[in-house]
This record gives sequence, C-alpha cells and structure tokens, in this order.
Amino acid sequence: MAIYLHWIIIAFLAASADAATTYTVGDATGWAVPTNISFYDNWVADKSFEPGDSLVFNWTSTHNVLEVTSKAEYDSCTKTNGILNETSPVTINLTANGTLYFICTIGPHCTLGQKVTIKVGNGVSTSPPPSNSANPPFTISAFWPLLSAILMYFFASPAHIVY
Ligand SMILES: [Cu+2]
Repeated sequence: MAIYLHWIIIAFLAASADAATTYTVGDATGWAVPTNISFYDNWVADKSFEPGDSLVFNWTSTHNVLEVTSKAEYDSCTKTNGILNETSPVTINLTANGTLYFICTIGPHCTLGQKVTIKVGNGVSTSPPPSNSANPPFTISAFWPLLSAILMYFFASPAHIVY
C-alpha cells in the first residue's frame, strides 16, 4: 500500500512539472506596433516565465522578431546582431534562466515600442546563452521533482519503519 502511494506521488509530481505554459506575446494584440509604448512592458509585468515555458509571436502585417544579444542593443533598437525570425508565428522555447530581448526590425517599430524583455526564472543565465533550437524542457523540469520524490521515499518516509 505504501509503495503504491509513493508511486502516485511521483507520478503526480512528474505531471505537474510538465505543466509548461505557452504565452502568446501581447495576447489579443499579438506582435504589433502598440498604441502605448509601454504595452509590452505592461504585458510581461504580471507574468513569471519559467524554463519549459514557450512564447509565440503572432503577427499579420509586416513584422519580424529579432532576438538581440544584449540589453544595450535592446535599449537602442540595434538591428544588426542576433537571431532573426521573419515568418509568423514564431515559437521561442524558454530553456533556462536568463533574460531575453526581442525587437521588431521593420522601420521604426522597435522605437515605437514593438520590443519585449522576457525574464526567465531569476533572469540570470548560468550557462551558455539560451538558443531557439528545440530542447527537451521536460527532462529539465521533471528531473528535480522526480529526484526529490525518490529521495523523500528513501530518506524521509516513515513507511519504511511502519511497514
Ligand atoms: Cu514590426
């Protein structure tokens, strides 16, 4: 009985760890020149992005998504460095803690507020810069809950004593 209960707990933790969120940037507005220059700052303000989540940039007219390589480039709308995606929709997998900077390079769109800063986790990158390539976030997000569940089973459970 105790063993079954532990497996249920492990399965539950693994399932909850996989509950990644997909965010549509700008929600109904999508990726566009906003009417309010703070629109995308406001959009991120009530969100907490975590590794395993993903972003989707959707647009209809002429836009693109450039992931610039620094805050300085972001602040100055520098269009020359980074990863450019030109076909909507663009999905960005958030694979690790760090801060990502996205702008639109069309005309003055960035200067007009079509730019967004995404802080993932604590916003501090501890490893090589995150990439857009497909990574398996499941293994990262599920590993620690599984490990802790297993450790709880072996070290913290009174079941070994009782049963
Ligand atoms: Cu644009």
